[in-house]
Amino acid sequence: MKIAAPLFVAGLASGHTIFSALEVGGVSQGVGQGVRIPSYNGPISDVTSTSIACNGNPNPTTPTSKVITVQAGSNVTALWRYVPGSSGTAPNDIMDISHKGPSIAYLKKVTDATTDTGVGPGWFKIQEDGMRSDSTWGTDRVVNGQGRHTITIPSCIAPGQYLLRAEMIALHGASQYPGAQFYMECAQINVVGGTGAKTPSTVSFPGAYSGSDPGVKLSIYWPVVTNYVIPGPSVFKC
Ligand SMILES: *[C@@H]1O[C@H](CO)[C@@H](O)[C@H](O)[C@H]1NC(C)=O
Ligand SMILES: [Cu+2]
Repeated sequence: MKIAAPLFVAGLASGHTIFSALEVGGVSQGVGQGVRIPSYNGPISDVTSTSIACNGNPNPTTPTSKVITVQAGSNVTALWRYVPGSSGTAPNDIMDISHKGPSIAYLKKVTDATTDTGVGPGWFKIQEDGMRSDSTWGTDRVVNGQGRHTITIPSCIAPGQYLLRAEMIALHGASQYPGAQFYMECAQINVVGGTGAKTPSTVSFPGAYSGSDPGVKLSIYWPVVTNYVIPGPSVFKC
């Protein structure tokens, strides 16, 4: 669904969400500061689109000159908001609770995080949170947790600039493809202190997901999902 409506027309778009700011060491680095925010909070639904990497089409992202310094081995928190800059205290400030699915994060090593589009190879998964045995989803934990999506930056990767792609997938309409809603933005980070002891194997965006993946095309209502398969590669571990 694509509605060219302003963000404040709440009834139309209140389901959606944007990774709006990155928190490092407990401090938000600022809305749109080092995170490329699109002009609209709607999802990407075509997994073959170049926008599946770092968003951008049809809703252009605003460039940011900031590159956020992050210590390898530390945690950062992607802050998700329905409207960038809102307080995020109420679940509806984050994303409609009808939106169920995984939270996921990827990194891609780049030469210049401010200019790299993110499209193409080089991505490796560093976090995923799908459905637990109590039938709660990664998105539930973000929505009920003030929009906080915690991501551990691996200690063993090489230092240097990376794009950090934080993602939430909403599966309420995923019984056909296209139908799953992919929400993602990219942060620009400079990883310091990484040992470089391991080199992750990587995938491409687009490419990592297929419209027929069991975690992309499925009914989450019936039959009851008991073993949700998160799309993309396995999580890179040091
Ligand atoms: C980082 O986050 C993980 C997962 O939430 C948690 O288990 C771990 O204790 C955190 N580490 C630090 C250093 O805060
Ligand atoms: Cu939505």
